[in-house]
Amino acid sequence: MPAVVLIGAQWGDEGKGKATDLLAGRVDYVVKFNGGNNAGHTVVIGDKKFALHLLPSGILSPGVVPVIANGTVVDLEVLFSELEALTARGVDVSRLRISANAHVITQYHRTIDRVTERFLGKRQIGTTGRGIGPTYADKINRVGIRIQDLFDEGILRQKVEGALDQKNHLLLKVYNRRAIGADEVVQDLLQYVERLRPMVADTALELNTALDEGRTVLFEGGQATMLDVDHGTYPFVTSSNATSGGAATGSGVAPNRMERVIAVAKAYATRVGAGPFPTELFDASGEFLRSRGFEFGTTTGRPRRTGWFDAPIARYAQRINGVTDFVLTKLDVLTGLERIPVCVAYEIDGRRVDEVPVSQTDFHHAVPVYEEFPGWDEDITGARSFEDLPKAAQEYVLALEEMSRAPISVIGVGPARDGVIVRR
Ligand code: 2SA
Ligand code: GDP
Ligand code: MG
Repeated sequence: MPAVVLIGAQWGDEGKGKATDLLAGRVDYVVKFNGGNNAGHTVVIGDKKFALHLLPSGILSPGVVPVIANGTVVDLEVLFSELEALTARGVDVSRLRISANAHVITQYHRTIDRVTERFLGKRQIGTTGRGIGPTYADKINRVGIRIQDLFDEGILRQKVEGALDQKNHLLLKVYNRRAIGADEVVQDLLQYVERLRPMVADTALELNTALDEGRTVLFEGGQATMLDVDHGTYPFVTSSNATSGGAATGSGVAPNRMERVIAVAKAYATRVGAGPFPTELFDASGEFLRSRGFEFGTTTGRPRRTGWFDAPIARYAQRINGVTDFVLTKLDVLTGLERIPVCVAYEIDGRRVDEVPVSQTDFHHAVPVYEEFPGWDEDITGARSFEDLPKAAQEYVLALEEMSRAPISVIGVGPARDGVIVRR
């Protein structure tokens, strides 16, 4: 498998970190192509638990080259503190490569993210407050700071001054905040230059050369399909392309080199932050999923919203990403439920709608049409083959597979590294 893309099929936190870790033994490179330290990937190895935010999960596998590609946004303070924390735990981080074209999150991006959210009041997105949106806005607006700018102090100063002209106006006049000085930003960024230098590369060239030489590359998506800036529940989305197309633009590896697209989906659904979520539960079942699935943000600790599996969303993810395989995670969390509802379609203004509607107004009004499946009581965390699962769990998986329109190749039955059933 030369180039493989792995993305989230729902609203994130599907267990992409664990799925990447599972594949990492078979790949040479793991590439982060979108987002920044808004991500939160938890990987459990033996009795050690790692929570990664900015670094690709592949950094935990010896021999894998982790790459932070051009489509990402990088907070340098977070980068070095994550690297130091991993080094202290015995992880070799020396192979990390960072694209010269990745954008840099600065102090003013973090400030603007937080004050904008406060200003929005009831309309807030519920961002992670890490400066992600404002940094991508500057990229598109052509006033961003890139990693390569740090190596030319004159250019860096010019760019920071240019960016701050607009920002300070906004901070002073609209948000009633103090202006930010170019000097403090430049000095702050320059302190990382010498440590950064050996990691910075033309990562697009390196990845294409590696593929030419027959090596394998795994692209690890941050966030997920329904949080994609184009295909998600806009404006309640993150500011990058979290779908498989983002792997190409976000890395400089062409789409025709990607051979498989693996989508990770939970056996139920969760969401953090604001925005529509048709199958959301506000009752004891929702609390059951939250506590049994330990559904709290890896980055911010926020309790996640919980709900039933939404099949139209799985089909939508299959279509938008060109999914060839699904990894279905957290099946074990459903153990003990008498019946398990699955959303098979929506009712919108009295009409049955089988697919995710293009109109956000419709999606906000969508009422799930449920089909119920019998639950099971047996502990499934020790299951290692499909046949080890109780009949009801097998039938649940087969039903989701049919509704999602791609094979469920791997099933997660526990947080541990070996808590999986590999079907093909
Ligand atoms: P942002 O900060 O601009 O990307 O926020 C915009 C929306 O994207 C959502 N978002 C996420 N949703 C799920 N998981 C994410 N990562 C962390 C995790 C989140 C955490 O793994 O748990 O710790 O809270 C993530 N990152 C961004 C966000 O909730 C907004 O709805
Ligand atoms: P990511 O953002 O997609 O990488 O996912 P997160 O790491 O934010 O959240 C997924 C959580 O589920 C993590 O705490 C994982 O350890 C855990 N997890 C992953 N797969 C399974 C599984 O099959 N069963 C259970 N119980 N937990 C899992
Ligand atoms: Mg996460």
